[in-house]
Amino acid sequence: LSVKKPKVVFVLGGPGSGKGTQCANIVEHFGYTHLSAGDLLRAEISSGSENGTMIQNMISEGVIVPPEVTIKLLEKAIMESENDKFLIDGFPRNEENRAMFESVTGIVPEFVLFFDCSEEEMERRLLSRNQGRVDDNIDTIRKRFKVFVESSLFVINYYNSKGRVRKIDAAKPVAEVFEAVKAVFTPVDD
Ligand code: UP5
Ligand code: MG
Repeated sequence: LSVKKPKVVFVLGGPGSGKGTQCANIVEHFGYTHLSAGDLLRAEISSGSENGTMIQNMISEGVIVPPEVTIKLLEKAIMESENDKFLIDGFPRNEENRAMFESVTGIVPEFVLFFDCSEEEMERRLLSRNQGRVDDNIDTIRKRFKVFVESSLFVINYYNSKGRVRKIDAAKPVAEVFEAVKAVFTPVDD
């Protein structure tokens, strides 16, 4: 990654806040490549990698996988892509993730898109998603909320103190959320 200097936007927000949904819209309109850390980890489980069982157990408990595992997957995806601009969705999830990604890759995000949504609404969405995710059950959802509040919000506050957070009201319908997202991307994406 030392030669390739990609442009990165971190897309953060609680479980079910709509990160994946809005990233798909951003890809279509603004030509980014979408890298969901959760999707990369789930692909690692399906591929039968040696870390698969560990990742599976951690996702089922809603806890954060060791950063070297996630960072390796993100680096590989960036290197293998022809694109030079990426949405990194659902990462970094804690201060250790953030610091290690920055030191290993040398990449600092252009900005952080933060999808702000109430737990009530996120819980409703996750319970009706029905895509067979092992972590979409009420027990794990509660654990995911707890990890988000106790660890992931720190990262958002960190970037906010640097003036890099673009906060979006994510409780609205998908199309309205995307209108707000567009307004964030349009000026920086000349
Ligand atoms: N939906 C979306 N937007 C809506 C809207 N505006 N109005 C009404 N409905 C809306 O959306 C969720 C559901 O809501 C969908 O059915 C959608 O149609 C609907 P989605 O876009 O999927 O939300 P998203 O924020 O992407 O939710 P997701 O469940 O993916 O978020 P998480 O952050 O919980 O999941 P992630 O895949 O990132 O991580 C899963 C686990 O992997 C973590 O808990 C952790 O164990 C592990 N992980 C790590 O350890 N490290 C990492 O770096 C990343 C993940
Ligand atoms: Mg997602």
